[in-house]
Amino acid sequence: MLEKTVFFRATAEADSLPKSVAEIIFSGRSNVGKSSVINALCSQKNLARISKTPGRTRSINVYSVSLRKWIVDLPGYGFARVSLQEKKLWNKMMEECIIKRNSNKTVYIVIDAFVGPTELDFDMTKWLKEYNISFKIIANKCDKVPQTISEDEIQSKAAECFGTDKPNVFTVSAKKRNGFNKLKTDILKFFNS
Ligand SMILES: Nc1nc2c(ncn2[C@@H]2O[C@H](COP(=O)(O)OP(=O)(O)OP(=O)(O)O)[C@@H](O)[C@H]2O)c(=O)[nH]1
Ligand SMILES: [Mg+2]
Repeated sequence: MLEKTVFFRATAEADSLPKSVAEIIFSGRSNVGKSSVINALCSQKNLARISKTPGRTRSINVYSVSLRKWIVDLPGYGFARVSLQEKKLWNKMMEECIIKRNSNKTVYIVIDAFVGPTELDFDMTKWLKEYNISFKIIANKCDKVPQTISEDEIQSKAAECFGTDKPNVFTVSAKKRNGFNKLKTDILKFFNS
């Protein structure tokens, strides 16, 4: 199902989007690999644009898995080299995309498994909790983590930090395309429920 995902729309105006029946939204710090995770998840190379330069994704990019079932790629947060005005625009875009649109959604917060969770991620999840929006964690770039640290440890630690259950934390490497079976199962369960 996910392999058939196609580009639907790019916009800065979330309220211009039609209504979905179900959507998963990828959010996270700039450069953690949100777009790469989407590509690996959909077993495609160039579905979402990837870049070595942080701040690549500037608009809300919507991909269609099937009719009105979406994967949404958001611009990353915490990118230092943006102006205050751009940060304000980002906040507005997030609020409109995540809070104001009354959709059936799950937010996947992508973090860098090597760097670990940051204050900005905690701010984001606190905000989601306030608005009762369900979220899960994807620890990407696991290929960068020393072999001495197990995926189980990464999951336990992240679950504790974010105040969620361990099954809500997924460990993947978009680069090596590892760990996607569990994540795919979780996403398909959501889309088919
Ligand atoms: N080592 C490693 N590098 C990765 C992995 N996933 C992504 N990258 C690299 O990380 C960089 C950023 O990837 P993107 O997918 O563009 O990240 P993003 O979070 O979408 O970035 P923004 O759109 O700027 O917020 C690229 O150089 C990727 O090749 C991974 O699993 N392991
Ligand atoms: Mg991106």
